[in-house]
Amino acid sequence: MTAPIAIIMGSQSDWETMRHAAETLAALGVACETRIVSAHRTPDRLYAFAKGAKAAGHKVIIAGAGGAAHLPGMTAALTELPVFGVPVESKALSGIDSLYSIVQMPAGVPVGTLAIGKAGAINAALLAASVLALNDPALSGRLAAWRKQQTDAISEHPEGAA
Ligand code: RP5
Repeated sequence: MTAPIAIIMGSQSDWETMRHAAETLAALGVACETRIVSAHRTPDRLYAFAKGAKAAGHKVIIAGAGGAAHLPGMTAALTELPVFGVPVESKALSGIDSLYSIVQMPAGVPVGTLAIGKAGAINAALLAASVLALNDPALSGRLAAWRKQQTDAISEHPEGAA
């Protein structure tokens, strides 16, 4: 069975960031498929994946890329599935280039753009899970439990304070 969520990334080097999305989904019991799809280096793979993603059974796509990060936008151009973009932190410009490449889409082709790096990867997974949870009460319950655990882990006073 096809996983409801596909996590794609432009390079092996993006995995260190995007693994946080995969790990967050695993913690929520949501299956995902991961693959390297580069807008620039494997354009035919991108076209085939994005064109076939909906028919394949995916519900949401998380796309991470860095630098001239065209992967999320091109994917969104080729599918009606929701696409969440994660700007990967680049060496030269600290991910500002990735963020600007992903966030400033022309009207009509949306990419839900997250924060740069690990926080964005985790939040992309949570958003994707929230979309699935609209039609999955059990997942909705797991998301609520995940939130509660997060809340319970925050102490009221800073450690080390007098
Ligand atoms: C982008 O170029 C990838 O998404 C990656 O973030 C960046 C650098 O790729 P590598 O040179 O590390 O393969 O396409």
